[in-house]
Amino acid sequence: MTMREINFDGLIGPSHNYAGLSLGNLASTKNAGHVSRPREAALQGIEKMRANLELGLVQGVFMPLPRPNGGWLADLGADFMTTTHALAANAMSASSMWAANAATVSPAPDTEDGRCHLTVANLKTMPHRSHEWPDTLAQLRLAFAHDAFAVHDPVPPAFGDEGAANFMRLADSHADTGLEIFVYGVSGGPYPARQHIEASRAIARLHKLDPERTLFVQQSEKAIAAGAFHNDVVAVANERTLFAHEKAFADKDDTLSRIRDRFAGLEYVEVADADVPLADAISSYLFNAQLLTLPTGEQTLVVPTECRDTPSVWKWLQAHLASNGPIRRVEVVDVRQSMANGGGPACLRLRVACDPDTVDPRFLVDHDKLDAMAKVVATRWPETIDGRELQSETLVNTVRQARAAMLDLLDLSRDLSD
Ligand code: SUG
Repeated sequence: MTMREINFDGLIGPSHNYAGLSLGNLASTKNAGHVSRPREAALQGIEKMRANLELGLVQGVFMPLPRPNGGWLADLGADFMTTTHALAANAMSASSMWAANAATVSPAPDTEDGRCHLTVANLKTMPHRSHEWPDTLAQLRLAFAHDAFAVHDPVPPAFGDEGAANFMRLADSHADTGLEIFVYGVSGGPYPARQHIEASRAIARLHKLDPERTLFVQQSEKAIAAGAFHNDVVAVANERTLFAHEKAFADKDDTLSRIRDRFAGLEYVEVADADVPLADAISSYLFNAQLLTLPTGEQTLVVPTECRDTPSVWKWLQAHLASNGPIRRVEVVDVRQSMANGGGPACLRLRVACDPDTVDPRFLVDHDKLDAMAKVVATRWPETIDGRELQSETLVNTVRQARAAMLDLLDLSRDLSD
């Protein structure tokens, strides 16, 4: 069996819009009411996947969910065309694009039964995200139907769970047994802490992890209050490397000493607040980068263009490259449409370390498939959506038909309905 890290990106859906639904996500609030560009957004996402392929990596994709979610509205006794704008916006959100929030993944080497475990996230804190999980679960059960995987229902909604965005794994290599680190929040000043420790503990039990190789670490309240609504806005890990902002964790010294006790090979790369203030780290999404091991063994950081446009961040990156530190290359990708809703390169992907032969091939992409997907996007995705005018028959039909055309292309229509 060949273990590889596969990044599954959420294809940016045809209903992508800016409705300002996420309190504590500063970009979402700032861009509320702006006109979105779903076609451009999805093409940016496809180019990001293409760039990963060009780096020699295995790339996967998840489909947009059915929008508007009429079933969810029906459960609320509402109908899309006649309900309030606020409820309609919650039903129309394309937020499943941020696949890092789809699930928490424990690769096979870490689990007692030697299977790769996935728990779909309940995302219960934000109404527009709380109805993603049933359709996300349907895709996970399809993509990971092989015996090599165990796919779990969400943890009960008493405890908020936002999936892999609050989870890190350290290991000598993706194929080795790792240390799984769950990051939870307690409070975030004026903003909600979205990951509850009890959800993280439940997942660790359900995934049959070894308690000796599992850690629960508290996210800094200051970081949440500054706009780091998920830990992956201030820290990212890959193999032996932990790349984090000085202010990412509630108690940095204790966190690092607990990690080192369990994972002696740690390579810790810290960015000091004096070099990159928390505000710059959050607006540029320096840590919401994909930290990837290339086939050559070198580590690359895939950052959004906003990092190049933020002087403190770009200076730090150049200095790190010159110092021959653990990150050897920096690649820049344009995902501005997603960034304007608080979703960077790392938000857009769910990492699964597994044998690619065990994944349903309809969820894996190559250049030809990406070309064909780009054609469907270019002809079917709306060019613009005015977030104030979501309740339009024409828009609803366009969004439904666009998704249906993509499912047809990927031979998924039979299995993923509306
Ligand atoms: O949950 N934005 C998402 C962004 C998720 C980013 N994910 C990670 N950090 N892994 C969120 O806040 C914007 C919705 C709106 O305003 O329309 C939104 O949901």
